[in-house]
Amino acid sequence: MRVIILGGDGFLGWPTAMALSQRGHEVMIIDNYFRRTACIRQDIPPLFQTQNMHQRAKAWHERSGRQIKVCEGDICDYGFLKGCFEAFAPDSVVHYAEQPSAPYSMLGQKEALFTLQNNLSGTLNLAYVVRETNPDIHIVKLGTMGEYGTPNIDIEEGFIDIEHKGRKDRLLFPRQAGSLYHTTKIQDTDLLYFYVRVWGLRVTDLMQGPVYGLFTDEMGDDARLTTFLNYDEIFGTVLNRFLVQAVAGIPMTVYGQGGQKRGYLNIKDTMQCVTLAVETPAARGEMRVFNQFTETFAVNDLANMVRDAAAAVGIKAEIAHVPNPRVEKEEHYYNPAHRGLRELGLQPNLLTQDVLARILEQIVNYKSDIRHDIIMPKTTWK
Ligand code: USQ
Repeated sequence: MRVIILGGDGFLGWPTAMALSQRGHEVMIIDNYFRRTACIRQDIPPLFQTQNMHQRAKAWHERSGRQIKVCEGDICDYGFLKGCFEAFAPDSVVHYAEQPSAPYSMLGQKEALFTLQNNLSGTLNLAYVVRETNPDIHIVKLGTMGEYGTPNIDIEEGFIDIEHKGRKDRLLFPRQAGSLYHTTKIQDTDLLYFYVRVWGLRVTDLMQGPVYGLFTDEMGDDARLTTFLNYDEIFGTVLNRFLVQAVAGIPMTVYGQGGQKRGYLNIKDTMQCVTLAVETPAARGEMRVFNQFTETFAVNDLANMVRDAAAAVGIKAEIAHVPNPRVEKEEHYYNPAHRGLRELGLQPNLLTQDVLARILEQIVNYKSDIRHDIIMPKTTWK
């Protein structure tokens, strides 16, 4: 297949490009370097440097003999996006090109507006470009489990059958976001579902939980192919943050009581899920929704697991409960379904002491580069 990856320079975008290329797909990556620019502007660098898109594609070619086409630009620029689609003629597009951080979206009005405009304009442009260039193109959209929030009932995969006053219907599962960023993801889902109904687009919405890990099979031990490791409060996700904190000797920052449960997955499983979705497209006029995670944990569970894994490699890690900067439930029911991707063939890489130890070993190499001043949360929801 021919696949365009929007956000192909990102934490997930670049590893996805290699994973699909390795399987013989023709890949083009598009990115406007938002993540790199935001990290410079906010002064929150990743733990180690990564190569830019051109350098990465060159290194990948040297390693694999395969080509990844590179296009630098902003998908909010409709003319640019359309030009890429016309030139490459994809069968499928993976859409990661969004502002992905909940704290970033809560920094202030400017960042909230950017998140709203960037995420919704990009998704709208994508729907239009698919309709105008080839409505058969399968859109694989990265959604988030955070769209559902933490309701006091089981969470279904995308839709729920409801009986109300004697009548039945199948409707989108209720959404209640915990940040402006998560709210834009709800709006994305609504936008795409609208165009599925009206234009008969084919869409897969992947409702992903927080991702941890660094390594994918395609990287091997080639330092030129690594992805970002952010550990700051804005772009760092919780488990990667805890691992860096453990190495730095900083008590792990559990927000509030730490009973917040989420569905987590290894970055390797993101690769599997996206590949499965691309290779088994949704039908025309189908809005297919998968909940993309492999295990649920409370924040306290993660902190305890990191403490134990660190102890096993001779690092004494401590746990702190810091005031929660977010507005979220700290104790709650959480039972989301996640059958669809397993049925397509997902073989989960679960969170083990070995997995944690391997990431810790990598982080130890950069211990002296860890910036202690970017760890504590400063961005509050209120
Ligand atoms: N948390 C801590 N301590 C920390 C950092 C986070 O206790 O130092 C807690 C948060 O309060 C939250 C949980 O850990 O309850 C997860 O936080 P996170 O920062 O790892 O994840 P989140 O902000 O929800 O966002 C991340 C990605 C986002 C994706 C989302 C999936 O940045 O792109 O959509 O995970 S989900 O969480 O299912 O919505």
